[in-house]
Amino acid sequence: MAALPADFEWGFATASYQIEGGVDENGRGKSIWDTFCHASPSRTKGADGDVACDHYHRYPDDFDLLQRYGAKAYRFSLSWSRIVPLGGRNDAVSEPGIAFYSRLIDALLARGITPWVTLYHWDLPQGLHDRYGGWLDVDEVQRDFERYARVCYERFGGRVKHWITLNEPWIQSIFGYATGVNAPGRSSTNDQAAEGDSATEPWIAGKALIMSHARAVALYNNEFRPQQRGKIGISLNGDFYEPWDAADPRDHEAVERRMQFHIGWFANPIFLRKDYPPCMRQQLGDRLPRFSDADFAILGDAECDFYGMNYYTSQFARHREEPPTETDFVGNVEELAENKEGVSVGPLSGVHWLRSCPDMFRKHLTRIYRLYGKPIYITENGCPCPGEDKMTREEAVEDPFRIAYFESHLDAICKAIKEDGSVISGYFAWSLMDNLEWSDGYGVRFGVTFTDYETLERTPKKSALVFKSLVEERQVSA
Ligand code: PSG
Repeated sequence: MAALPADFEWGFATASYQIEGGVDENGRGKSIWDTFCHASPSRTKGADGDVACDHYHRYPDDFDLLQRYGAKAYRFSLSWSRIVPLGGRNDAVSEPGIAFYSRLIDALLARGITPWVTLYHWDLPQGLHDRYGGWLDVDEVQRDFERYARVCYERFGGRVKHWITLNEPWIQSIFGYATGVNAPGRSSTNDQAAEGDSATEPWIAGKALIMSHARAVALYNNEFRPQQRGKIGISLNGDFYEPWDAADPRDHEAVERRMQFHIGWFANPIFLRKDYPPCMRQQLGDRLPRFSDADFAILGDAECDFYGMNYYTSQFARHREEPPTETDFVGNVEELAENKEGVSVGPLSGVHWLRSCPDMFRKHLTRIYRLYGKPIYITENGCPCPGEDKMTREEAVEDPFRIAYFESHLDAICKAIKEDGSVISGYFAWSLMDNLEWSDGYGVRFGVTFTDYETLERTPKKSALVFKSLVEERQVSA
């Protein structure tokens, strides 16, 4: 079904710490991910981002690949601590850091590729964590993020017309401050984590992220949009859920609760300028911070242009009888990949949490479009192939599972557009190349390009070479 608009934006995505390496180049400050990897290597399977894919030095070759794949756009993130090494609003801006990203942007534009820039993909300057606890100081960090955003708009906004403030604030808050599996690794429920209070900290970090986003968007709208005329949004992650027992109304409520705890947490204040979803307030009470009138005034100035959706998988949700504990962050719901008839949500990929569920993706797109009313850009979607972690390069480049995943998910987008009337304007496959998969290390390969971590040589997988035709086959003629 041809339904993608003629001007459908598409390409591939990455994030700074996952690919750049060059951690000590040109005065870059440390980020919480440098500290996390080096302080407890067992928590990242011994991996760190010191070299990663060495994109810091190899970006021209990587952009040649992008051009060869026919990409119209490329989504990448800036490392805050390359631009402001200590992070704060009174700290110095690093000119070599600015110059690096400036060259990178020019290299994309020279190849006819549109840059989509994420300001924050989890690599908070360590300086801010040390100074006041980073995302745990709502008032301080939002002001520091606003100044960092200002520097980026001033220095890059003449050339960059597509901004994403934050990547997946849910993962930053929950993995960083509840389960502690991501930097800064704070948790009271994880034995390997040094400290933290999982009952309160994720909710505080969440508010800090919401207000940082809002300040950055309000700043863009009030001071930069009139001249720069770009677009700005945020990338939210979240699985889609179906009721475990379709006949049980409590499972339908569990579905809604689960998605509100994941997406509504951020989307209610950001897209609806409302308080957190009522089910969160009910369960969390005063552990969930309040928005003041001054906060709502900033949120009111922070209208976005689009909803950035990071989508990978779907699940079943079942109501759980036992009351939620203080450290429950999923809304008193049991999550399952199979329902009681043994029906699974879809075939398993190369990582335990990701199954291919394109029909549920379509429902997800349409639910999000109806709830929040903004054009959707899929800012991440992709998978590792089953067994890919153990494959040779020659085996990995065949990637039939990945090609089928992309095809079926593009078809789901077409149905959501044509049959449901949803507005979906672009798609970024995760990821341009195999890279540091955070706490999973380098074993889990999401790339359309194979990375040999011994030689750092890149080899296109088949999915990279056919992706352009997958999109074009589904495009309506101009
Ligand atoms: C999303 C969901 C899970 C783990 C990680 C992500 N999960 O359900 O366990 S993060 C997201 C991220 C990017 C990652 C990519 C693949 O923005 O940096 O590499 O997905 O996990």
